[in-house]
Amino acid sequence: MDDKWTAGTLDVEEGNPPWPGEANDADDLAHQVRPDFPILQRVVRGHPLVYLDNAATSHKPLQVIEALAGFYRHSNANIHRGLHALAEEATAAYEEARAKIARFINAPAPENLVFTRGTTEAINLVASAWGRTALRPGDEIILTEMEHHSNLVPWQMLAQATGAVLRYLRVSDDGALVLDDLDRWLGKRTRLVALTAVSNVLGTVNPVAEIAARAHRSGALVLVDGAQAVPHMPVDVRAWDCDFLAFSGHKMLGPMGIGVLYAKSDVLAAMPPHMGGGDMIRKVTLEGFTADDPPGRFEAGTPNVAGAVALGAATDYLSRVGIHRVWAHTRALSAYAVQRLRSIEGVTVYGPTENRGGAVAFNVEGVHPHDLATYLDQQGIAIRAGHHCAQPLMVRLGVVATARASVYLYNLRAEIDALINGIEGACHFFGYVA
Ligand code: 7TS
Repeated sequence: MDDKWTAGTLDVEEGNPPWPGEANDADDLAHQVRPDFPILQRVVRGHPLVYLDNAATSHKPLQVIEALAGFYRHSNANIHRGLHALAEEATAAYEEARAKIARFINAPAPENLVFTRGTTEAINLVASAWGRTALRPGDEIILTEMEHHSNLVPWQMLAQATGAVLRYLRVSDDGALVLDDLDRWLGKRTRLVALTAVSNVLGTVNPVAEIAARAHRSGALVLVDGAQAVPHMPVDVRAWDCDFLAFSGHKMLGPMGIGVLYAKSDVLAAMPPHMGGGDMIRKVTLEGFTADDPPGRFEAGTPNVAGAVALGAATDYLSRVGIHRVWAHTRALSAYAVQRLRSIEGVTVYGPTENRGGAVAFNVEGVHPHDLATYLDQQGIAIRAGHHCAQPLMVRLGVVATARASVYLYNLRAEIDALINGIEGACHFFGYVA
């Protein structure tokens, strides 16, 4: 379906071409792709939109918008049940999207992917389907202090229900995980290590493969929250050797309401269904049911078919651009933002200086982050302020909230410069600088 769309002004090969050189090319990619994103033309409060809230959600290129609308215009039908042409087309498009996304993360097969509403639903699926059957009182789950609430609360609920115990890897002052804590906590009772690949606040890139290897040596499974990683960096589930990977379509150019749970085949096959209904069964009698094989077993009811198809178009787009280029751009631009922010007196930037994802959290002395965000909004600059759904991390940082700018492939250095000017203006406006 996506064949007739090309990626705007891009002239790049299929696949992920190696990215020659890094830092100086930050704006090239953005200039190439910006024409594909109609929303970036918007004028907000009299200023050109500067969108730096990509960790919350990304914008969508025309190719994705067209794929979404195109599904409803041309192929709309329910899947896996009809015997007519549209139903066959819709089913094929849905399954083709699953296959594309599987290739994007180097999953062994499309059947390793379950479509969900997003990261949150994917993690809750594992907590219910795997957790409620696999865990015994006293079993342990290792999390980290930097998790999004989506990768905390489901495990807290599971611990309440099963008597399992939660342990936490600490975060060091420079925003890295304290890996020595793995020696402290990994043991015979550890059943799962669940961590984010990239922090949505600190931008920290965690050493997933190393942690997974150590967890596996202790016999534990590994769940990776890929919400901030899959949109930006080349993710290879086989290289990471994770048992589960959860991510959201809307943060990677896709629509809202679609996401993915990847799991290893044997792990998925051993999990009972978490929801009952149409399309997840092989046979139903008045006495009971036989569940379908994965992934159908976990996709009860009519799924977000158009969303899945459009997410497939989003992975096509990222592949055509080259996910290595996106990653180089993210790192170069976030490093630039950190460097410029640190040059302003009274600004504290949290997290590492280099090799970081797209999120840059900071505070300005004397200016509440909400006031800063509101002030910047008056200039058309969109950032986020608050706890970023990571309240335990806020406690660790000793703050109640931070401001956060987060970049993606279409952001320009000039937009970081606009942010810096805006912050300097806010310092004057709120009286911090004479
Ligand atoms: N995990 C991480 C690391 C996230 O950053 C988010 C969303 C989620 C899970 C939840 O994703 P969802 O698509 O299921 O909602 N993070 C943010 C954020 O940082 N600002 O708004 C949403």
